[in-house]
Amino acid sequence: MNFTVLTIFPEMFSTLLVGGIVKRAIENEYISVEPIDIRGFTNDRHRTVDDRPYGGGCGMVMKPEPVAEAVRHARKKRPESYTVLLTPQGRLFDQQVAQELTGCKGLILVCGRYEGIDERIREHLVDDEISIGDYVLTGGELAAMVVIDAVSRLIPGTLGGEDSAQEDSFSTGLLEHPQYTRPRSFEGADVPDVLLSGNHGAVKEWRRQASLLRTVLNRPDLLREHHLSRDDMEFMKKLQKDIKTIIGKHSTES
Ligand code: 6GU
Repeated sequence: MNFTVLTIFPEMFSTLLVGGIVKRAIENEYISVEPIDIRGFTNDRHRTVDDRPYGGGCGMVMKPEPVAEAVRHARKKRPESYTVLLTPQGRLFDQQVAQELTGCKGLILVCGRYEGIDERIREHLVDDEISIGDYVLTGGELAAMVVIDAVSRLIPGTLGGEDSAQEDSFSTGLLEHPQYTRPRSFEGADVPDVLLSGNHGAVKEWRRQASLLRTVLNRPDLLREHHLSRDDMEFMKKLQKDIKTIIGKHSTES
């Protein structure tokens, strides 16, 4: 998969080459990342990419012409690519969207800066708009790197033999269970006995219950969308009962 990135800070994307799985995916040609400088599509001496907003207000808006030229250039070079604008006004990026984007032949990622991008770009020149979360970044570059990272690791081969992507949080719909490695005892904290028992059934059950517990505590919203098995339901009911017992004890104590 090719990621063409339209940005006024192409150098930011060299951080992808510092290390890790994305670097390896580039080296092994599972993916390619090509940042293109939007300023290269300006015609004035100052290479202007922004201007004041019509109607007034603070901040600057990205001018449409250089962005439009950059998008057309990228599309000509990669006609099969899907064009995505990174903006806090976009639809929310999640594991499902990442999975969906792996189906694209290539992605052209348009990074907005300043207070925003001229609306006519959004209306006429992009296929999709994505936000990575409910907070405001100074530009779309970090968001583009998040998309590149999350999509790349779903491309078969990039994780190097492991099928770990299938068991990720969110692909199962629950948060991941805790993981431990050696030493068995670390600064007074021990690895749960069940993980050392060699009983695969018991390990599987412990992990499932740990996932459920983490999810209900940290991300109860995920459970509403998730189908729980009979065993899951039994565990949750027992949990509810245990909690009620604890609350009951507290209220009789105080
Ligand atoms: Cl895609 N861009 C910016 N500027 N801020 C964001 C974002 C994108 N996603 C979340 N916050």
